[in-house]
Amino acid sequence: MKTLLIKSVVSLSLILSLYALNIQTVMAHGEKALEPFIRMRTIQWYDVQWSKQKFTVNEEISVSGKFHVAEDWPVSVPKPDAAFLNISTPGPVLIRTERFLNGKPYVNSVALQPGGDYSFKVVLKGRLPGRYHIHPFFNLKDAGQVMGPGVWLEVSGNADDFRNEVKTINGEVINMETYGLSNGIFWHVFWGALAAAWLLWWVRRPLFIARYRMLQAGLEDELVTQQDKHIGKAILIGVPIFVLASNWMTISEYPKAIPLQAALDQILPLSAQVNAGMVDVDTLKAEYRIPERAMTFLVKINNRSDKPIQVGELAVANVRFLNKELAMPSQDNTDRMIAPDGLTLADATPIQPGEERTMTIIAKDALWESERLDGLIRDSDSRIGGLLFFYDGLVGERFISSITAAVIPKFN
Ligand SMILES: [Cu+2]
Repeated sequence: MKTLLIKSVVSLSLILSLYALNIQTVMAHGEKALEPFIRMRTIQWYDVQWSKQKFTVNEEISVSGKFHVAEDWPVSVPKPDAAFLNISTPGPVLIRTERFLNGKPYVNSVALQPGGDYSFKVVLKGRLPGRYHIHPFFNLKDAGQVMGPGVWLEVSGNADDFRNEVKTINGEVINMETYGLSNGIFWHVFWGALAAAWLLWWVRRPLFIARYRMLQAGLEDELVTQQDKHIGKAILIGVPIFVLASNWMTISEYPKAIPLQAALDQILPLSAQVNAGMVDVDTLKAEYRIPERAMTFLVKINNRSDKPIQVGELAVANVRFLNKELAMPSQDNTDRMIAPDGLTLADATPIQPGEERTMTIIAKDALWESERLDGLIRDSDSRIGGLLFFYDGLVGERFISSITAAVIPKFN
């Protein structure tokens, strides 16, 4: 009796600890799993904002923001010739109703240009109540997904109240939740049944070895009976007739239809990206001191704008290192990690218009390690990439430069 009790307590605690592990993995659903050089040097997100984080079923919300496509795109990652902006959700908890890139609505994939900046907006509608961690992300063809910053969204209300109706070009209002469902089920079942029947027709007879021996004995004519041939002919003729007839019926029932689009959308980067190229940053050296968890950059900054500027922020992947002397109101309301005092400048005086200054910038925080960005030094591609934000005082303009450098690790 006693051992049974101990056993059940042990197994219960094992189950509980497994649960605890599970919760951990669910909370972090692979955001840090991608190699740091991919997270830092492909799509560089900034100013990502959600219009609302608490809303009800049927309510529309939007996520908008900007991203820079890194000039120093990793050589091992295919170029973003076909990229699809998507929203990662745990199942169909939201529906997407509209999507814009640089203010233009688009439905297909798009070719992104390294070095370009883009603004995006995605409109979503609550479908299933619950609390979910949601990210905008890019599906890059042949490369995979690059996650943007995530947030917790809380959808309240009743799932049964969800309405998803659209008006077709023929003027008919249809319910997208059930439209065409029986037709879809019919075709899946029909092809599955036909394929299974054809397979069973042959499988029910002696198979490989018996047939092989008959073949060896020169009895190959007896392997396929007259009935087999009849059935084969019936399928050969019947299936195309059935498909063509169904196609003809569909066309006559829906004469006005738009085919599924397979083209690539062409959307150029924001040409008048605010202050693009006004501040040049050349990274001369980058060193990462492992015990201190500090990245030291030696940069040459050339201020070609007409404003005195200061370094305010360094954003790498999902971490933002801020200069606390220049704490700017955040234009990002996502769960991005913030090191509020993470940025130290060797020379904090404003860089004057026309001035060229070589200076040291240190980004120091345990987030390098906890966000697994320090894995960079063990990668075959140890180049870092990020966005450096300059400000003209607390209320002035903002200038953004994309920086990149090979990182040299210092182990002590
Ligand atoms: Cu997440």
